[in-house]
Amino acid sequence: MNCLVIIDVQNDFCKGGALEVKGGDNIVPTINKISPYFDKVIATKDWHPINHISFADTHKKKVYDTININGVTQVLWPVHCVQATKGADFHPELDTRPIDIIIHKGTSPDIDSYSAFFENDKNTETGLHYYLKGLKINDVYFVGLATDFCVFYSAMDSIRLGFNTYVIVDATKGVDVNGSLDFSIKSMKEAGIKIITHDKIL
Ligand code: VGL
Ligand code: ZN
Repeated sequence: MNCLVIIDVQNDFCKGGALEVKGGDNIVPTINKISPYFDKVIATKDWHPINHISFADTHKKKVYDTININGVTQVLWPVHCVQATKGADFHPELDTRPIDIIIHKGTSPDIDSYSAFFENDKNTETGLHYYLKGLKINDVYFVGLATDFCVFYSAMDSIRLGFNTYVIVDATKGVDVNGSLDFSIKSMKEAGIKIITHDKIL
């Protein structure tokens, strides 16, 4: 069994959004093209309370400053993907028909969650691991936003948990804060994650 995990294809990460990933919208038609070919489709939503710890406003600091939270470096982001707001909705052109389950992450005020599996303490589970295990899924393919944050952390957890892990790189887009995009691709390859393009699926 295989699955596609669509990471955070939400308005706030797309054109005109609070945390716009340049060209983020362009991946939507590619995702729509491939999503019917998987046994299961999971989508994640970044889903933050308004006072979330990852927001610069929460700390009265500047956007993209970093702070240390319990030994973990936290980038401070603009207010984004606030629960049940338009910014947190899926991009309007994302075909949601093939989606089996939606995982909300980053829902506690005091911890961020880049990965679809674990919050940033690398310990608190979202439940995705057990969903995949329960369905005997071995092959996990990632697409979405952003390549160097939520896709990266999700794929790294996926391979660590023992899944054959693929990133369909032309169906992702990065934010690239201080070289984070190159770093993420290099790290994923070193970890044994297969970086492929969407034509391998069709
Ligand atoms: C993300 C920054 C903050 C992502 C989420 O989806 O990659 N990036 N929250
Ligand atoms: Zn976020």
